[in-house]
Amino acid sequence: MKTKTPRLLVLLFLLLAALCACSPIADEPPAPDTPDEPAELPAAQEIYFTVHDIFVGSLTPEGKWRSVSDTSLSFEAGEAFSMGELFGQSCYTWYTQDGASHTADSFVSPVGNVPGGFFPSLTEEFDPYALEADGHGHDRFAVPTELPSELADVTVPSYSFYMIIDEDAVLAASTERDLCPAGLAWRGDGYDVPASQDETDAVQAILQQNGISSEAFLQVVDVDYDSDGQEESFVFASTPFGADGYQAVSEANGGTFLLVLLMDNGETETVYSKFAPYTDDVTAVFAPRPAGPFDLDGDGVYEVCMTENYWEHAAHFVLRRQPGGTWEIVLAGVSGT
Ligand SMILES: [Ca+2]
Ligand SMILES: [Ca+2]
Repeated sequence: MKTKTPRLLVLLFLLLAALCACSPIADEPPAPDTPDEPAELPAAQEIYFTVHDIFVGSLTPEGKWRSVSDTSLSFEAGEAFSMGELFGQSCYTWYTQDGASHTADSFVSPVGNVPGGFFPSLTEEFDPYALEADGHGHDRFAVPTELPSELADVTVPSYSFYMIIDEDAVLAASTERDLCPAGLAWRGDGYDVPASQDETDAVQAILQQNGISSEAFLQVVDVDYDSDGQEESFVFASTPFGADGYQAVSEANGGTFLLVLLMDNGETETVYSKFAPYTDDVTAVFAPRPAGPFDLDGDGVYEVCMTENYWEHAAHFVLRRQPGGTWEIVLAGVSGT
């Protein structure tokens, strides 16, 4: 012991000397005083979006829309995304149909052999990263969750990828920027305030041009969609459902329809339209489920987010106004297949 103690002291001294050499705090000049320089802005991030709990794609910092499915709604695969991208976001902001925003600290994604689940063979691999894992793969994950590379590199399936944040969520986005004015006013069927006669007449005029003689189920939302200080209205119109729960389609009324119109001070612009002439094929069913107007890219012009329901699956998509007044689908996902 006696011979070892000095060696230990020497080692300790050398270690302290080395530490001091690495930390020249005492000799460092004070930081330059630069109060006039603007704070450095955080780097622009890619933003990921869900519509009605289904992942639809992203917007890159360069302004490129990356859709998870084919934007022609043929549901062919679109761009490839990885689990690491979606699980690694620092936050998701989600919205209710009145436009109010909320912050999510987790989401549910069914990874196992459950409806909408993906890769049942990976259920056990995901379990250690889940909160409240139920053992069946219908798991809640914190945001962000850092996955190991073998899970982070797994490709998001384009046939359906659920990110369930809240049952009232109509849209979620991985950004803290507010994408929608709160307090949106909805009118029409199912709401306290009816659609206006002008809105009903505009829909009927388009239906007549397309050989359809039918009442319309109308839902309307009022919003200043182009941020010019004047409010406009988006009108969602579709074949009404009868008391039996089926859409009221007959040879007499000519077929099934779905319309989204932008009504701006007497002018009517078609945002989206779909018509199916009557046949005895009862599978031609499509009904809108509006999510609402959201400015996803922050350019001051609101995109339209919606779901189109079919018999047993649905398309979830984002329509964006193009120069010249046409509207195109820029992001699309699918559920229920
Ligand atoms: Ca306006
Ligand atoms: Ca926009």
